[in-house]
Amino acid sequence: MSDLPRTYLTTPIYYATGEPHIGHAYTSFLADTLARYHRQTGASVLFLTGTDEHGQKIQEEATRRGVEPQKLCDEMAARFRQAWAELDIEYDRFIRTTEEEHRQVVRSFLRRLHRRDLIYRDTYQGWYCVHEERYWTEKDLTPEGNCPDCNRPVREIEEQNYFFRMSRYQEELIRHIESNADWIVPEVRRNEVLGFLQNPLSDLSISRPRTRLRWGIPLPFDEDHVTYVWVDALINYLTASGAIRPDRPEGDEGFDDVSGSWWPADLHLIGKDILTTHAVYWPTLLLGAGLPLPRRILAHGWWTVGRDKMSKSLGNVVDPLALREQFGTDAVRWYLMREMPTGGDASYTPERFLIRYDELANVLGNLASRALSMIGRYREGVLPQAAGVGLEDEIRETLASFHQSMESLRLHEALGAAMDLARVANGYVEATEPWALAKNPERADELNEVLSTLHRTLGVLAALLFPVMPGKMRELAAALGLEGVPSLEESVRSTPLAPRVSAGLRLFPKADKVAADAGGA
Ligand code: ME8
Repeated sequence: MSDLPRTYLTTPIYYATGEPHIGHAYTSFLADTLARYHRQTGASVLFLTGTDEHGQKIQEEATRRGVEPQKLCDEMAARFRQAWAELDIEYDRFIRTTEEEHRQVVRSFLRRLHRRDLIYRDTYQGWYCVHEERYWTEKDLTPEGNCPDCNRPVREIEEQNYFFRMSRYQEELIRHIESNADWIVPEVRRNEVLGFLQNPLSDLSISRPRTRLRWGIPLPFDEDHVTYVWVDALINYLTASGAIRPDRPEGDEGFDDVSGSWWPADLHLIGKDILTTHAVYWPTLLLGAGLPLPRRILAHGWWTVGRDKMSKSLGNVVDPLALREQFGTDAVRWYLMREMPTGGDASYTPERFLIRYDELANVLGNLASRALSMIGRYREGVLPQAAGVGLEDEIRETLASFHQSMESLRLHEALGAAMDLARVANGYVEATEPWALAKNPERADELNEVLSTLHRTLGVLAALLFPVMPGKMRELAAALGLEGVPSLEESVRSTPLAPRVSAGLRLFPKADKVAADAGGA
């Protein structure tokens, strides 16, 4: 692999049982925004997403609908792809766990653990929640005897399973977390995992007898059992990295040298519901296989409605596509990225959506339309030559804090910093009063400098906000007369010679106008 900077980002692979909703969209927007940001800085990026297609949950949903599991998965994978296309989520690879390549990687991985004597057979006795696809012990259950995560009834199970010696890696995992302060972001989630690891770690059941569950990947060393869906699902990150080559002879499948592949992942983006699987099961499985650990895990919070988690089963899911019809995809992306502090929860309310939308209309949209119409009115649409350095310090400071916030995964802050620059630029218009300068021919140079500064600032804003609002920032760059959205570096460095701008750009119509149009439609 080349020496160019590179970034491998992943989202969870979503269960192919339900429709994509705003929660899934949120994680995917985060990944897409980061992927676009890294591409913009010149890195080569692998942005992976996909669908989780095995396990009891899928089998039961398929039975309920009276279709074959594969047909259900084909349909749902297509639905997720379509949603991501409509929401401008530009992934590089969409993985499905029913793909042959993945099935073979899972089998290679388990063969490796088996060869290393890390798998044994025993009786499992405990409780299982199909919705979460999780085992629980008696003491984990709620006082009513339900799943502690989703409060649904659990099933008692006693059967022969294969187990992975997860307990063996407890100390090594604790040491890893303790010596890598930002391996799990945010800190509250890191502490949660360290707290969980204060209790003895049990071994992990990694299989189901086929007599009970048909829909899964057979174990390579016992075809009467299928792989536990979480083990199967986590390995997707490795499959897509290209590190493991199951077609090679045993011992040469790539476990001992991942240097030619994308592994290890730079960032696993997940919701806090699946922290234990990603920060305990996954790293211990990797340690068992002798593979490097992912570099970072970001566990974000919930989108809630009032106090309740937004979820399909609660029936309170807001359809992002519906908001999109009225306000456009980019406004939805902006709201979700700007509103939720990375790691915390955020409550969806129409009022908060409108507050964030007004920011787009009244601050950014207003700045763009004023600047472009003044260049139109006072300079016949051609940007005059001038240094355009009126907001030099502000631009430099914004860029520094933008980069810092993006690198520390505080996207809401990065976007806030960009919007603050637009606010400052609006203040600059008020302070310099270009309409007064325009009345006085002797002050033509001053006016040129103001118009050029505004043009330049808008170029920087287009670059900064492109990762979150790609469609609108393309429109803005075109209206500025630029050839495409500039990279961050280009936007700061230079203004093209005398670009012809288009006045009359309405990036974000006022919310009352949007509502009136929707009402009249
Ligand atoms: O757990 N707020 O899939 P899943 C924010 N297949 N994010 C939310 C959310 C909400 N209200 N609801 C869902 C699975 N999410 C497994 C993953 S990975 C190897 C296997 C997002 O379809 C969030 O990212 O239940 C959460 O972790 C994920 O959807 C769960 O998706």
